[in-house]
Amino acid sequence: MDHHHIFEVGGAHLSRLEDLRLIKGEGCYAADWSLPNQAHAAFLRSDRAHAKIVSINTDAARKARGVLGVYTGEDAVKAGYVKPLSMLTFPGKDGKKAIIPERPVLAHGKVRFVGDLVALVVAETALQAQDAAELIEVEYEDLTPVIGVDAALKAGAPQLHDNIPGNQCFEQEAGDAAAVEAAFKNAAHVTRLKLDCTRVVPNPMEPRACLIGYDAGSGVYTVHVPVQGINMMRMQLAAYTGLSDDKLKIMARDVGGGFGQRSIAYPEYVAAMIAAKALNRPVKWVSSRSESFLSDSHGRANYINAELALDKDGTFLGMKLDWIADLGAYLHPAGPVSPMRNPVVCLNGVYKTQALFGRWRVVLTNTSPVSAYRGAARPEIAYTIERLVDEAAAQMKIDPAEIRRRNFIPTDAFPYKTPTGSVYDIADFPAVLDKAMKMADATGFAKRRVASEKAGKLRGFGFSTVIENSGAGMFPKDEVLLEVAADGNLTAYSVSHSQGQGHETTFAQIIGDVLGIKTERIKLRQAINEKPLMGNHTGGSRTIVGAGTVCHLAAKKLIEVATPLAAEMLGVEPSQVAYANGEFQSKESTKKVSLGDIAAKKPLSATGEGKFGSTFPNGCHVAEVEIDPQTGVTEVVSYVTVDDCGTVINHTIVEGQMHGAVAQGWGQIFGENVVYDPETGQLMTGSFMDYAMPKAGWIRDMKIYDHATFGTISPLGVKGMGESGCTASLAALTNAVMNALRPLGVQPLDMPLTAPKLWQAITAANKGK
Ligand code: MCN
Repeated sequence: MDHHHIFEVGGAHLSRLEDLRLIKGEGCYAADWSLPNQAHAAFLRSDRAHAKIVSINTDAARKARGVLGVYTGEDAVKAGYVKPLSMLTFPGKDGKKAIIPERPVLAHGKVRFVGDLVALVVAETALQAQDAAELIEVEYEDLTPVIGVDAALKAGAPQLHDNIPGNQCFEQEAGDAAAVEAAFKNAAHVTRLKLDCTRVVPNPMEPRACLIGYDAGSGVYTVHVPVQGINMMRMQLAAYTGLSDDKLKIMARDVGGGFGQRSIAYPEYVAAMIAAKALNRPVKWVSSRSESFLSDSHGRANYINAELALDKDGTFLGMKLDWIADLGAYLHPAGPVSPMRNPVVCLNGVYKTQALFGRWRVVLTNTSPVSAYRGAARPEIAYTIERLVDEAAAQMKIDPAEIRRRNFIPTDAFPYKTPTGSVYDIADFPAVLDKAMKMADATGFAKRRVASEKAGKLRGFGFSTVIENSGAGMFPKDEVLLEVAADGNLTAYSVSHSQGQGHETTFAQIIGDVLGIKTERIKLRQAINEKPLMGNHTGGSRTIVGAGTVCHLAAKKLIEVATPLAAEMLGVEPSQVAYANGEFQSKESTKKVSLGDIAAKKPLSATGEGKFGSTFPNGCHVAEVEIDPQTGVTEVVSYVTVDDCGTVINHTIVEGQMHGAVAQGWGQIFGENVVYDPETGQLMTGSFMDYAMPKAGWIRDMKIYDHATFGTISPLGVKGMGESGCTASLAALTNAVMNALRPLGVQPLDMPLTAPKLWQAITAANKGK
């Protein structure tokens, strides 16, 4: 990675402190927890997409060997566990609020997607529970399933929920409709695209699991689940159950991937709470991968009609969107908030376009509920804008880098207030683009294209210039507690929770940098109920800006708190004491007092706190592809990233984050795609055999650079970046493919750009000649 312009904190390429423990198999994931006398759960799931439940006969299951209890929708309704938390509370068009569908934690009256929960069986062993679940007889009355947003919105479409007419539960508008109308009237050129940001399955490595303990004396539940932060999980469980926070103890240590999917309090967890209380025994459930495909939240599923108006020189005059989000059968707590909020925040992208308008609708279908997935609609809006810009450039025969330069927000315009009210604090888009073009050797492309042509291949060069908002978080502040032990070692406690982002390392670097203490002596502990702290969960690329900055503040505060104590021990005034590398010293003597010495005498700790707004990481990703016209197979021969995430705390981690996120974008563009059968609503892509995850061999030789501006939101100058690779890669890869195919006359294609799709397009184009 290029270190130019970088403000170093800690070790630039420090290896991750957590990795040795994790690769030695010493991690503790949700399924690794056990409680004495635990029983095991299995769920009976709906095998159809849309049906009335006429009757459920659980007699045989109850009598089966080892079975302790069987629970159905009746139990869920009796417990009152029917209303999940919804964060879609803001008003939409004409001040109308969203209609939030009820979701009993076990389906009651109706099933609404394949995988919907019908019954919970608890037995002495997991296999006994599974066997017994198969003995449950359900009589259904089938209803026509609603698959896809067009089917959902069609007049007379079957209705999923009685109280949600037309299957649309929310509509909003943003921007200035009149300004956009005027812009389109004056346009010399309009580019129109229909864009499907397809539905994907996030697929973290760790399958979902829960272990619920219940203490009848205190009424406290211990909930062991994979989390992105315990406060968020507790808040949702409290809302679903009506229990107070002190009755919910959320336990988690290592989390094997989250991607947004692990921030949700799923109905399985709440149903297991019913059983744990009824049986007065801990109840454990570990999901199979097949269940994950069916029932863990899906991602993206946004369908957009987009139009860009330009003047004759390629200046963007206005953009108009019609955006439909398919949220599945029910609403996850934050699910609809992502597509309603994030696209509006960065509606102008990196451009100075003034006239912007969009209409957004939240639609329900008989499919698995959708929620945030790495980027949470930031990739979708970036994809929309960058596909429009690239197609417009091609249609108007303007160089795609040049059209962007003409429209960039100029570097001296920051802080920049966007037409939808965001404030981009600082960025340098032209410099990022220039560096990316240089690193990707844009000027040498023409030659490389000729060489590919000679070898019978189609070569394409494409890129995107994007910006996104890191999440500010809904909790009033972030707190980190720092405690010093008598041996001088430090423990930091946080609410944020790494699922693989390497916080144990970066937090230790930030704290170590202030205190002059080696990172190995600083341990991060997450999800510790005994240290109640305020703070946001890890998501929305907010952790470095929130909890990370607070680590810095906590370390500074620790010196402040310890200084008078050190002075007392040194027998001097606090003003006489200087701190360096874990020790205090008075100017007058050589005597030293360490943080550990102080902690040996009395407890020494400090809590850092702060509230931080969104940062605006941005970047340019450049993809170069070679497509074999005989097979339609695309090879990405080069992938270059230049990003501005402010101060880089740890280059190794930032590079790893970029790799992972780009791989996810890559997966979505070239293979990953959830397909439901439109007639039956069956999930056709329910396993790794038919759902194409990106594989290591696909992605070679990614070159990662940065061009940092010092962010103004955090005193560290950092901007979040955990999602940037998803945001930039979707459009960069598609633009590269279209750049290769456009000369043949191929019209705009959309994800997934599978080999058969490309082969057909190439073949049809060649036939037409
Ligand atoms: N970092 C840094 N310097 C910066 C910015 C970030 O060194 N200027 C480091 C941070 O200290 C942190 C990592 O990079 O170790 C990512 O930081 P940040 O951008 O703050 O993102 P979060 O830690 O909040 O992570 C959330 C983000 C999201 S939203 C998803 S989804 C996601 C992701 O990160 N899911 C992941 N990365 C993932 N990585 C793994 N392995 N697994 C997931 O589930």
